[in-house]
Amino acid sequence: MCNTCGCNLTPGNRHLLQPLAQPSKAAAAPEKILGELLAANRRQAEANRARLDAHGILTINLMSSPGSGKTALLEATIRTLPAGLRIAVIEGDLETENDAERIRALGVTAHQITTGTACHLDAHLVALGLDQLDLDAIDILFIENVGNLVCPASFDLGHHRNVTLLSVTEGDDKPAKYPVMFRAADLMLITKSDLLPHLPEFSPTRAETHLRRLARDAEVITVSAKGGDGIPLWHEWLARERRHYHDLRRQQRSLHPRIQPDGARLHTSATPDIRFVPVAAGMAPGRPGR
Ligand SMILES: Nc1nc2c(ncn2[C@@H]2O[C@H](COP(=O)(O)OP(=O)(O)O)[C@@H](O)[C@H]2O)c(=O)[nH]1
Ligand SMILES: [Mg+2]
Repeated sequence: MCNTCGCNLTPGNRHLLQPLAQPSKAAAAPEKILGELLAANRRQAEANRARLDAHGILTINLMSSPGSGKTALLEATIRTLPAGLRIAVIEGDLETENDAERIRALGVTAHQITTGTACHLDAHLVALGLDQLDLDAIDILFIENVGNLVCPASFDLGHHRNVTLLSVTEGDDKPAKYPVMFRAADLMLITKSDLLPHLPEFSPTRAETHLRRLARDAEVITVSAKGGDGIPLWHEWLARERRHYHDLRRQQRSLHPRIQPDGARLHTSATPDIRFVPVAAGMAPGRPGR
């Protein structure tokens, strides 16, 4: 998929293609070039993490499909921020400054990255974002990734934890359908819980069961950015992760998020692993055969 859509190329890593465009390398297979871009991303991510660690900034990558409530969660987080906790936000979207403006309206520093056509952030883009922030004045940095349930999970940004949002309007089977994303989750937030009374077909238990098959030890919290339910539990999770992070920092160690190699394979494979499920007569599509 992504080796044809070109989403590996972002304004942040385009310069890396120049050495590859030399005559000897120009004929390199696309998957080799994309593999080198991913390796360069990993190196930049480690540099970002070292920079964040030098300032003791716990960095959280928020991932989900578009519209599942990432920015609304950040707004609710800011409105209920414990006294003295300093946060900043890097926003990722294809176009517009809208989300950064929503965050700034609440008095928090936000830097907007627009990726143009790319469906995920990468470590080079985030490095440019870090240049714009006062790293001495941040305790937690949130990175709101581009809305997409596949690609963002494959790119280490130099962050420490992945939080994956699943809104109740999306259906409780999304973890099963998009394993690349949900396998990377350190925490799954079931969002928009205020809408649950209108969506009896969504079962938080079923969503968690699907998640458990992929990420056994990921925590699950149900929240509503609108109603405020679950937001205190979210703050408790953040405080716990921050304590854990600082314990590790005292031992000169850091936290690493789960990065999904299957996504990287999708980005580099010339023949993506596409499986067709035969539909037998009288059988519902997608149901396993007997
Ligand atoms: N009812 C309800 N709507 C929400 C909630 N969180 C977000 N929304 C709405 O969902 C839409 C998308 O939210 P947004 O935060 O922009 O999603 P993002 O694209 O993931 O950042 C907006 O219309 C929000 O008002 C929630 O907790 N409850
Ligand atoms: Mg948003």
